[in-house]
Amino acid sequence: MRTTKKAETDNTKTVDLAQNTESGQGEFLTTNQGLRINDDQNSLKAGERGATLLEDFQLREKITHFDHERIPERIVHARGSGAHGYFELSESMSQYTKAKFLQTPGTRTPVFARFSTVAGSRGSSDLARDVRGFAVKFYTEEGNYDLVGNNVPVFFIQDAIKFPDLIHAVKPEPNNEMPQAASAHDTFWDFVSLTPESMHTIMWAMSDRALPRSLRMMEGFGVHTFRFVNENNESVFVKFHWKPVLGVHSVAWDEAQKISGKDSDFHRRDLWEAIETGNFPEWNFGVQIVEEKDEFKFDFDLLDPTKLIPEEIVPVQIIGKMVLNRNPENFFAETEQIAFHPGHVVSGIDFSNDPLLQGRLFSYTDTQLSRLGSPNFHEIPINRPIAPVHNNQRDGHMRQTINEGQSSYHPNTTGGGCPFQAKAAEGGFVSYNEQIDARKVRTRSQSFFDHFSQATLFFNSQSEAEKNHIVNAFRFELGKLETASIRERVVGMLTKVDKELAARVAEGLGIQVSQPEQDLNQNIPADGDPKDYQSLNVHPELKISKALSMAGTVKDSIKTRQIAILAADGVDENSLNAMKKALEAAGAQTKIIASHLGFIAAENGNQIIVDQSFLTAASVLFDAVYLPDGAKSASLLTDEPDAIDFINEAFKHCKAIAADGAGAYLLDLTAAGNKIRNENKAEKEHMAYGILLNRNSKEFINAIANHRFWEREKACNVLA
Ligand code: HDD
Repeated sequence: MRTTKKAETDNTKTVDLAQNTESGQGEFLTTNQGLRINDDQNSLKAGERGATLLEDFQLREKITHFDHERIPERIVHARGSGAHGYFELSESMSQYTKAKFLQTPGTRTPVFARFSTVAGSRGSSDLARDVRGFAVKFYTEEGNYDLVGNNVPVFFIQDAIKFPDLIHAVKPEPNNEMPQAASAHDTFWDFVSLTPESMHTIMWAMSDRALPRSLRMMEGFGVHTFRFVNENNESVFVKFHWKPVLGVHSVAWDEAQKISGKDSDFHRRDLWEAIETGNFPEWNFGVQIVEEKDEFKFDFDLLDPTKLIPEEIVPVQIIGKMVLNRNPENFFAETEQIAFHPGHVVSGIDFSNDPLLQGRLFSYTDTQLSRLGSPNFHEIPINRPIAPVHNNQRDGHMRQTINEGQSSYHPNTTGGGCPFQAKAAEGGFVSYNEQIDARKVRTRSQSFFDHFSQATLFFNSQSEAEKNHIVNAFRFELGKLETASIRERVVGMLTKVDKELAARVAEGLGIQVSQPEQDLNQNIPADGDPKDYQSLNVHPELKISKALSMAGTVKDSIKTRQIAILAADGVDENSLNAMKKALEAAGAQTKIIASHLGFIAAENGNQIIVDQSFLTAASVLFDAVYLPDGAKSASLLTDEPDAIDFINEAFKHCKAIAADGAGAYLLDLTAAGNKIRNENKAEKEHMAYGILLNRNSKEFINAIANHRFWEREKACNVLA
């Protein structure tokens, strides 16, 4: 292979060097110049009580560095968590793409994945109602490929020129910087009410998808239609999907708000701990392929990012899986400094003309320049490709590479012609030669004008409980608004999605449903575009798409689920231990929670170690509750208001609750007991609602695997 060794970035060498200077493990404390430090406790002073001397370079260096430790947070997706892992191909895609990492089944490609919320600041809560970012950097042998997607398959706007408006509207309002990490405020809904194209994504954002139980339990989507290009320069359209092996699961809105207070790092901790305990998160990777000849066969435009391709129309083909198996060593160096870009592609993957994607291609490098401070951000270890880098780019702030030699231009003879251009057959990237012959226009295609039919498809595809949650989410969000006309405009828009949805939301807000046509056109500024692209009436054949509901998701495992065991002195050790062992054997994690830390004395006198007290534990941080036998324990806990609250909350949030023997007395004092046990319902019915009395561990495990018993909301009149 033709190469110039001199111009090569030696990744390994630089990493080693970085470790030598930065790790400091087992070494003496030094200054940044490598000088050993003798005293890091006291600054240099003129006398014991004297003024600090300007001469103290050690103090100056330490404080100066500290003063500059913060970098601008991401303008969006500021709060995130990431991990290392790998992608393993199971089905060759060689028919469609020449991308090397998608050729041979069994090929493993290192990845780093970062998950994020969109609107909140770096220090905001994980459980905000929000779309989640799902970005994966594949370190392929041909260079880095970034798939920068979200956990919902569609986007709020159709053209990148609207992105700053969308984000200004959703971020805290500029006059008072409120509210943080929340869309429930006037500016966001004002924008939405004037932007009908946002309605499909709004339906997703108001659904439980916006409240994941875990980052490990959410789907990911590339959102845009991309292109695969094969060796013969033939292209197909492709949409990318990540499907979590543990299924797609969410928490309830009341729960999400409480988790934000009890543990704002809930998702970050969950991801970290799962990896630390060897429960590596896994996603299957899938593609939907559309032949070029079929580009116009759908009742929506493939280039419109507010539309998905229903899986019933084009099935998702699973072609590999991603496993995250290593936590970062250093949050800042890796998770914070990683720089994604939808324009980081490899040969065989190309762009479609989706106007949102096209605009993104500009934004990402631009933002890294101000966020990471230099055009050399690709040299930060987490951003370096494993493929060697040779080019004539030089210098700039914080340049790491020491390029040797006289030549920094092309063509040249001084460097022996190096580095050479690669032909397509040598892996050189060649853009797909799509024919474009067009006039310059500032307009939007008519084929993008259907704003509501997929919003309706989404709503119709939800289970009854999911629909109820959507209604309540709208009632909550719109209920927080201060401007009545915005509220009314949104409800008017909802009538276009589903009349019953609009009526129910209106009822909760105490307003009348107004005429949609009027609503959509009134109060729209004269220069506002939306009225010019009012909706096209499309009547898709597909009325329901099962893949859009979480109700039918995978429910076959309790791996990594958190189970609370409430106990006090006098607990029956056998009853406690037998269930604990069975749950742990099935992969769950159990915590014994009592009124104090330390030990409790079992009925037989044995000491049992307590994991958490009622002060530090919270019902919302667990997936299920077990109340073991033991008359004294149950009686002591009935006098413990926190224990009763714990069970009541688990009941309200529709979680599985099991009681053994005397544990049932405790249950009797709670809403769960009152609603179910005391109404003398048949035992079968208790089970159907996830309340288990004296049932075996297998039955409890099945109930936990069910995730939630949303039926309880209606049957027992509780609102999760
Ligand atoms: Fe974006 C970050 C996903 C539209 C401009 N975006 C960012 C991240 C994700 C997405 C997951 C965080 C990456 C990370 O973890 O570092 N963005 C999307 C998706 C979109 C989308 C799925 C639509 C389909 N984004 C979009 C548009 C623009 C941007 C239309 C601008 C024209 N996005 C950015 C950005 C960010 C970003 C300002 C902020 C931090 C960063 O890039 O690195 O450039």
